[in-house]
Amino acid sequence: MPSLRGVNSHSWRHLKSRPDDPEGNIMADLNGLSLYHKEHCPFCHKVRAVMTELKLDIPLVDMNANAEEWQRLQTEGGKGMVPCLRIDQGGETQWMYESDDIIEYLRDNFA
Ligand SMILES: N[C@@H](CCC(=O)N[C@@H](CS)C(=O)NCC(=O)O)C(=O)O
Repeated sequence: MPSLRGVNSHSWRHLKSRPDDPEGNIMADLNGLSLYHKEHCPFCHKVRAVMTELKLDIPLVDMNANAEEWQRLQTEGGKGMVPCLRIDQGGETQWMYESDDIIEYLRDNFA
């Protein structure tokens, strides 16, 4: 186990040890990720199941409950389709569609 000294519980929630680093010295950062989804969409369910399996605390944005973000998904992401993983990194935003691609990304980075 890596030392937790200096890491508060809030910031720790967003870090995952990487598969190539069993000692947990390098941590992958969940910050900047959010999943645009709909509760009853089977493709979204598939992605959420993998998030549960990997214990990933990624915020969910419900497209049936948030008109402003639904509009953003279409204009900035390019498609009104869910699931879509929003990745905010280095001042840029990437919109990843396709449940299989999202699952591959999560497994590659956080399994
Ligand atoms: N191939 C996509 C299919 C996703 C999909 O069809 N999602 C439906 C909701 S269950 C949707 O958003 N449909 C709207 C559309 O395709 O414009 C995936 O695996 O993520």
